[in-house]
Amino acid sequence: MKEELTTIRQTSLKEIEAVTSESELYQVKSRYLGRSGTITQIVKNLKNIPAEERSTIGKEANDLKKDLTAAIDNALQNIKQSKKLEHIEKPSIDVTLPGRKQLLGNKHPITLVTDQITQVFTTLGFEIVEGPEIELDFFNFEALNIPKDHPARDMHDTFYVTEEVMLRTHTSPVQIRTMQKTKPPLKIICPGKVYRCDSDVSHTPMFHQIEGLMVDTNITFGDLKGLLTIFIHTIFDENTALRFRPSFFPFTEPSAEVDIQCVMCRGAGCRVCSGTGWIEILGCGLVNPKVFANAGYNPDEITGLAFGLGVERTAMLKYGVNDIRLFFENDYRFLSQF
Ligand code: 2NM
Repeated sequence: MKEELTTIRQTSLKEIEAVTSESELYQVKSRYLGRSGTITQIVKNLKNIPAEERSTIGKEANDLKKDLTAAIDNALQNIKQSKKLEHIEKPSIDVTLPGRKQLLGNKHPITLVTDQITQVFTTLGFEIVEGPEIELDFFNFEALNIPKDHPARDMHDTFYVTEEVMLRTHTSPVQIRTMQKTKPPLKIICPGKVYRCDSDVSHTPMFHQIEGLMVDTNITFGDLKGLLTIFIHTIFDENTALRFRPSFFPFTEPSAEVDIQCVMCRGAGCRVCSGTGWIEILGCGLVNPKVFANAGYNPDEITGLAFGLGVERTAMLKYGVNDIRLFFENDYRFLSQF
């Protein structure tokens, strides 16, 4: 028994010395000092050893237990210390790795096109004016000569708050408000959000519009054609063909819609232009004298031209986007292309 303890002492101390990790050390500890460890078992079985040997073997076993515990504690401290040193000598941050790039934001395509359009007109002396998105019936409809039975008043198109209050369906009310408080002449461009109860591949309940108004004496349809030709040639290709097609709006007389040569097929006819070679881009006309009267101007002294266009529609044609909803989904893969 005495020799056995000497052998255990030698091998266990050698094993502790050879250990390189905390987990290995705990394995050794459990092998000798654990519940069914070699030394624990020997101490447990002391009662079976002849009485004359018991006290020396017992003392020897307890000494071995003490020494092993001390050696294990010591080894643990060493392992912890060398781990610490290793960490200091070999830092976990590799400063030679390339850095993470900070993503740069960009303007939303609708903001981009709004800026481009308004810039064409501010260059020509127009002033940018904005107004409320929640409007009164008078400014949104009545003053614009939109009679009570006009389809634009239908519940399906207008978001009503009360009978007299609604979300504006166009930015023309801003122009009525401006005429009410400003003497002519006037050159204004009104960008902003408008609301219509409508939703499919080419309509969203909120979209952006830009309307222009120029008021002075002796404004002609020729002025309107010249102004809008400059505008279209600046925003699209300067060789883009355009045509003025007679139309109707309650607030202008005469009225026209402007078509541009299809940007996809250059006039040959395709799906985008329904085979016609032309695409509608804006509405315009000479301001109806009734509108001037409603806004407090004298229709006998004053003339004016006005026009309006949808920003999403213009952006779709300019950039070849086939679904209006892409502008509102906030998908970075789409938005970062502009
Ligand atoms: C359009 C088409 C034609 C328009 C008219 C006015 C106002 F206030 F002066 F009467 N503002 N905008 C107008 C004219 C808008 O959008 C398709």
